[in-house]
Amino acid sequence: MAKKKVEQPGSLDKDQLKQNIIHHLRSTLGTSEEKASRQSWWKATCAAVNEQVYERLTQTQQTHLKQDTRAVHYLSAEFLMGRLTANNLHNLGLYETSGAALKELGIDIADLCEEEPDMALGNGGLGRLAACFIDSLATLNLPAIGYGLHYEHGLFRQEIRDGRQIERPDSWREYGNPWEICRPESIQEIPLYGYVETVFGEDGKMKKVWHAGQKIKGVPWDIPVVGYEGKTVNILRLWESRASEFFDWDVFNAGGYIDSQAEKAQAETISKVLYPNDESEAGKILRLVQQYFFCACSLKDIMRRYKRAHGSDFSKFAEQIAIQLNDTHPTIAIPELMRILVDEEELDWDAAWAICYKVFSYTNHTLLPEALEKWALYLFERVLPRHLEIIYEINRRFLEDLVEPKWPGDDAVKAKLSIIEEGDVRKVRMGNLCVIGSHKVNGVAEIHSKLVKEDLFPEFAALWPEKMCNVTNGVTPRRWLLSCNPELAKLYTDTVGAEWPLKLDLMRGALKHADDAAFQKQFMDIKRANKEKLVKVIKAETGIDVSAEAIFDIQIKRLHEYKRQQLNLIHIMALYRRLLANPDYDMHPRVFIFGSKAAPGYKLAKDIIYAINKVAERVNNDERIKGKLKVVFMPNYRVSLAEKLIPAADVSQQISTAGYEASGTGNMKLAMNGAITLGTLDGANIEIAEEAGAEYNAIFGLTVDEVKAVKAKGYNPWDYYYANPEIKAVLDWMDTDFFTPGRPGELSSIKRALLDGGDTYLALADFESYSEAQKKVDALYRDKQAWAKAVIVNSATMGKFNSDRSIQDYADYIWYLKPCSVA
Ligand code: 9GP
Repeated sequence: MAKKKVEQPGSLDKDQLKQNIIHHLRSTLGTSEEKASRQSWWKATCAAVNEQVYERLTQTQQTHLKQDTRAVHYLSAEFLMGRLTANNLHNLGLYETSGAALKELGIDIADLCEEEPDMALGNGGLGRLAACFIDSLATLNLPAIGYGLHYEHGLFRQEIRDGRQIERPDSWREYGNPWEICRPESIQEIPLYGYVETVFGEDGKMKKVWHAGQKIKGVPWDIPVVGYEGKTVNILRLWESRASEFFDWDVFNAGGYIDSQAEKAQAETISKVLYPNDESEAGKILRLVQQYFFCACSLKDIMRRYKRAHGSDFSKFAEQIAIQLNDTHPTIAIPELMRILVDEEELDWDAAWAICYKVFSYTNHTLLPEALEKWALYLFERVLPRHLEIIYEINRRFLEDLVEPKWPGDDAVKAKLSIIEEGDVRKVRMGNLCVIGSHKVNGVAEIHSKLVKEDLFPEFAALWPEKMCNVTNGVTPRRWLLSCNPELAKLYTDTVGAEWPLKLDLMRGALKHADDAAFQKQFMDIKRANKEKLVKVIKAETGIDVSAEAIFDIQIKRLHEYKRQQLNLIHIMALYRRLLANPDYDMHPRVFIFGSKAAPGYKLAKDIIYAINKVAERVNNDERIKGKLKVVFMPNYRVSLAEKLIPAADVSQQISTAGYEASGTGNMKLAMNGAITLGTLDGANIEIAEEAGAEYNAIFGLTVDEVKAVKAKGYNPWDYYYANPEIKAVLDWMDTDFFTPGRPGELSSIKRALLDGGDTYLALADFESYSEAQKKVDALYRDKQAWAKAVIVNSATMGKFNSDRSIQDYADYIWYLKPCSVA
């Protein structure tokens, strides 16, 4: 069958698309309409769509090249992309057309999209934020490249067996991924290990030469990133590690075939898995190597492109290149750029440093100390000997030129700000290096940025007050409303016009209908339909029957004590007790839904998952409570599951201890889709409540200052245990075998952490206020009009949390980046 050539995105009609799909089914997939599996149909559809994508990609790249545009390079160890098919179709304006074309071919587009495995190259918020950001960069026509690692296995697949989390490998590209393009022409070679030699050049100048002990090949895979309306298509370039043929046998002194095979396997390990367990020494080295590998590949790529336009004239480098460090993971890019400029390009130190400082900026995503990476110096020296020398020199100049004049003779402040931490095991502090080497440091919500400035880096802020800034996070409304909640999206389009996916503030136009009964009905009918859909998913995934009549109360995020799933759980147990004591206890039926993965080595987090599942088993099968309470733990929480849960949520649980959740982004997605936030005044919850009005949400708990005060006074969780009989009863319940028949004490670790462990995250201190807030939610839900108004107001006021706004802030205040329209 003849294939029709297509010229412009969105210009394809249904028949052309149908023909193109069939063409690819036959000539790309080598099958036929009669024999094709659903996966083949999916791949054929992707191939047909890619015709459009590639054309726009080429035009974008040619335009950027011709105009020699400044570009931002977003370095991130994680990009949690999820699925791309529906998103790309929406952004190209082809979703409806494809749906119609596929329907005529006997395929349901929603079923087809289910064929795609999630691209789970990230753990949670940070990685998903990076994915939203590259969507916005393309949508805003900003020249940009995302750089990261092409992990063979993304975040583990979670199975639940007898209530416990089991980790299984994730093989997202086992059967090929139609959205990625291998680019062997841009392979890079990366040195590691070895030693540094000091030599003197013919000019008499001293030079440092790094003789690598090993070389690794970096193979780039490009994922096109289609902006909304398909004008700009940028790329996400992910590096895969392979053994280099140019392996330096002399230096490494390996002994033959067997060794070289081991070497090959070792090289390929670098991009094998996302964040290997870093408890062992080997794991730690691997993680450092991963970080250096992707940063070094990316910088070589950036250099190659820069030199193509400007040769070895580096005077324009900082004008052309902005590099964003997403958390401390890519920090090593700072000394690597210094190494390239000083050792390879022979710039003098000051000139090189001036360039670096202008080029780099750093986003901090958490105050938790474990995320501010530190590397044991002896490991660092083994892997990157030249970089350690460069870090020493950066540090020496910083301490002498900036710290000493400001705090003369103050060794304590020097010790605190130094990149090198002294101690039994000396360490390299990547957080300090990031701040010293970047011209801007931003937090991700107002409160978080304030804490970064005042609590985390106060001396740095005193040195450089203008460096510390805030960019509140955002999420792309294309994925998180248009694509995941098409009915609500349509209601917005009918109410405020079709422009809202680009200008999310337009959603405020719906506010004037917030009291209108007909609009409320439309809004709530959509919510109801989404809940009905989720009822089926829950049944299929867990076997649990729930009713869409109930309040759907959702907590979806990584499992961590500071996020306080344990607080949610003890409240569920308290409700259950109340119902057992009084089956007529006055409450609207509620379904508590969790979705969460625990880090494989985080024992207590895994125990909390187990406890949720065990409580769920008991509660869900207890006829005495007449179905008023249900608990569901959805296995394998991931982006594509979030897209099903979020449109169906009534209540969004954002209950972290104030001061611990940097921002949160699930809170934005849930509010946008019509949920009430049940939350503490933490992270972006504060800004959500400001936008929507606290009266339309259920805000509870200690504030940041109160948390500090309680801790300063000396917090004793036992006080709450003895003072509140409900807390005592629930925690004591954990020691029994009520939820784990015949196996008493299986849930005791949670009680121990809350009492003997000191309840680091003040769950017991916030319990009463949380329980009251839950009662408020219950009462509000029963007032149908008031509830409808509250969720409409929440949804309509989320314009601020569009990632386009975040990216515009970065572009204006950090990257100084202008859009470039692609013809
Ligand atoms: O924990 C933060 C989360 O609050 C924030 O929304 C997200 C994106 O900025 O980053 C998370 N941080 C990390 O995943 C690790 O630093």
